Amino acid sequence: MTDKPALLLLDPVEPAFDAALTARFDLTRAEGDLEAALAACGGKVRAVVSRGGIPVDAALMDRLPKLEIVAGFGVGYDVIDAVTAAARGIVVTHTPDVVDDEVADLAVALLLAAIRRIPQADAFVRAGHWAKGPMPLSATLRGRRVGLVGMGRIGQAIATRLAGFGVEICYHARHARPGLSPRYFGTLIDLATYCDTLIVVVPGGAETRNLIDAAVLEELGPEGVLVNVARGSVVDEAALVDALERNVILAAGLDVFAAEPEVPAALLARDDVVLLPHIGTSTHHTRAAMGALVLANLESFFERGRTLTPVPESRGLPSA
Ligand code: 8YV
Repeated sequence: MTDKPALLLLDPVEPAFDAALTARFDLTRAEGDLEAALAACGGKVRAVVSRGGIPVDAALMDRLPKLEIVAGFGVGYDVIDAVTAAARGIVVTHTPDVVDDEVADLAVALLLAAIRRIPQADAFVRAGHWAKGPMPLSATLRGRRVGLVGMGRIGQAIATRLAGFGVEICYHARHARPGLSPRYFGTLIDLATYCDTLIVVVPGGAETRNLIDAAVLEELGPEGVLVNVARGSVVDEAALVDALERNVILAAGLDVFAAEPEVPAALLARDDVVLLPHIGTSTHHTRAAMGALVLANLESFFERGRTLTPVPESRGLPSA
């Protein structure tokens, strides 16, 4: 017997974080066999740690009658049904703040990589083409109007970085944020009409599904560049492929996809896209910080009955 709280770890995590959880909890890893894990521990689990691979929905919660807390390893929690959780008195936490700079860095890197064709240039050198002549010229960041789709913490961190690049920065969000200097657009289509570059940083989920559609891409125009570091579900991938194919826009830089780790074959075949394997937070530094915050939330919950970074849907619960 153990008096450590029973915890179900839904997805594999970095070894140091796994070890930290193992030391403090009666841990069961789903490890690709959720059914077996539920059979082993479903009746006693008080905490779930999720990093997005398995939906934490009503059906899963039904099978965890003692569940008290779902700790998300990530700032986005679109796979966790936080509304249902709150209705059942289950608190949900996530890892805001600690990911902002890392994801913002990657967004800017992806923007430059897509416009200046940096991966293509690297391939050009490695293939020995340079000796036969210079690489064809690329598009530029100069003179661009960059629209941020979403202006939360990560959006603001991107805007801060872009300020040094001399581009015009604009944004669309549900509400204008007082005190911010970038120009606000009340609708996405107006932002896309004014801008030639979009960076997507809105949360995933039903509200933002296929927000970037054919009409938005059409407005972006032939010099248009789309960068997505948010969730693949926000972009209509078929419409994006079609827009690239017909030169409706120029290029795209994508860190996220609708059905990860699957990437549409039509994108893999293209030379005008930069494709990354969802690495926005994938550094030793930030993953350690995320793990520490997940752990701090769990410890604070079990020791003091309070969480540190609950999601907005959980506000109102005594532990939030
Ligand atoms: C993933 C992320 O959660 O923070 C987010 O929302 O998308 C990432 O940090 C991370 O890859 C863990 O799987």
